[in-house]
Amino acid sequence: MNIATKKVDVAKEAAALLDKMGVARELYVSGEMPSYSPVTGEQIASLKIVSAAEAAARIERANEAFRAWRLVPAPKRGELVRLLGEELRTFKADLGRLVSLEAGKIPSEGLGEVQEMIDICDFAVGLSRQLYGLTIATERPGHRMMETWHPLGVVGIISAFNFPVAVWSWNAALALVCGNAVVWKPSEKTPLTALASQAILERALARFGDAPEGLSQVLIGDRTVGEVLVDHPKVPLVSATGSTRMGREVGPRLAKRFARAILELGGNNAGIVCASADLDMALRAIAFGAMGTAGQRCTTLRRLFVHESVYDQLVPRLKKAYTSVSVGNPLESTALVGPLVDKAAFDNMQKAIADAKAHGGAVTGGERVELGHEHGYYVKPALVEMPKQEGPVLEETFAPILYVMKYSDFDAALADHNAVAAGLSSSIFTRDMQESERFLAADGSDCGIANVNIGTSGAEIGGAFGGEKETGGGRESGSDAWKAYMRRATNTINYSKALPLAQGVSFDI
Ligand code: UN1
Repeated sequence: MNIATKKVDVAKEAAALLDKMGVARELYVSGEMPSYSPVTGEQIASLKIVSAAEAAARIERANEAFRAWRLVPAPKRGELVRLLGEELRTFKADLGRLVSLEAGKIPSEGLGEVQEMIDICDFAVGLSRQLYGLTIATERPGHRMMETWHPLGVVGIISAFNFPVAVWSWNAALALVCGNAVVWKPSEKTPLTALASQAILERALARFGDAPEGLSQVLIGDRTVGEVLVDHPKVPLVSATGSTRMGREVGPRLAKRFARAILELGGNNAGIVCASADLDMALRAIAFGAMGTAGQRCTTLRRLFVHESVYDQLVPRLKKAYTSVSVGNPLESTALVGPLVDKAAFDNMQKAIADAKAHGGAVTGGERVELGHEHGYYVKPALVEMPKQEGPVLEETFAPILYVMKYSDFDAALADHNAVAAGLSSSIFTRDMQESERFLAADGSDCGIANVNIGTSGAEIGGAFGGEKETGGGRESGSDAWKAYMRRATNTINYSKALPLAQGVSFDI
């Protein structure tokens, strides 16, 4: 079902939104780097890129800003992030729409992404009055031991096209209240939403008044500027979201100079539908998790293990949902599935489907949906029934393909669930407490996110977000993820008149 209603001039509308949010035209009208909208495939802007030398200079400026910002009391730093949250509320509709234009998300997901930004700002404001360390029992009389959390430095942020603004905000909101400066290298596929987010932050900075100049910077460019950020000695932490391949390059480079990394890389997320599952609930969760955002979330559901006793009830209903789901232009219709980001994504999807067929997979969907845009890549989400977990099932293909497998033994399904390289998100559908607790136990799901009766995607900002194994091990967003953005000092204070040494050592001179 393709529901076309009105025609949208994508480039014109993007320019109008950027004007409204305060992005200078010279940044995107006649530069060297083309940017395209996945909605129609047409070019919508030409961005001015930053040279390697300019990138390094901006990092130096950010470092100067950090040196002043770290001395501003944390609750006052929180005030800046509170203002950012206010500005995001004001521009929610505009930025959400720009996300749809530039990343191809359906309207509710574009708006949802901005809501995620607002939520993390609220979270960070509260955090700005906490950032607490411990007071720890010391073995020495007349002593006190405590820990203090200090600002860290310039935080580098590398983000991906699929969450072009929320991921920046998870990092930036925390980094700023923690007393850091931020330098952001957005995806080359989504530079406009980055410029818009920076313009919105600049509004907050103007209202705040006396924040140091250069506290937040955006580096528009290709991997050259990303490399400057990763290798710069004045960037003690880089938070990078993207493919495992990218992480394999970034991780060792950071390790080489002992910088910290928060890596949020690939996922090959799975769900287990047990015999006792509420199938109506599972169906909805699976549909959103696997087809939502056209399968282009890190947390997208990619593998499904269904108990043999419910397989024939659930899978035909799922197939029906796959056949009837609306695919269409997210700017002009109420379709639930928008475009893939580009031709490469489409080609990768077709390759994975062909490979799955070669491994005995039975495919529903997966074909291109023609909407009259030669360079816009719309597809029917694909459901692939697989005889077993092998071939493309073991890889993350960043497209809406759900591999479905039948299981009879819970332990074997759990072992298969964990038998992939990535470890981001996971879920189980069951009303059996023994199964759900087992899934969450030490020998259960090996992922950073493990859910019960809820899909793999759509995590709230309040929890720590990230995963294990080839997902990279980093944690962003809620819980105590803020600690990665600060340096910890252990302080021992002697208020006695003696100098007892630890471990009873005597050293009398
Ligand atoms: C991502 O896909 O990179 O859990 C982030 C979710 C979102 C974040 C996804 N809150 O789907």
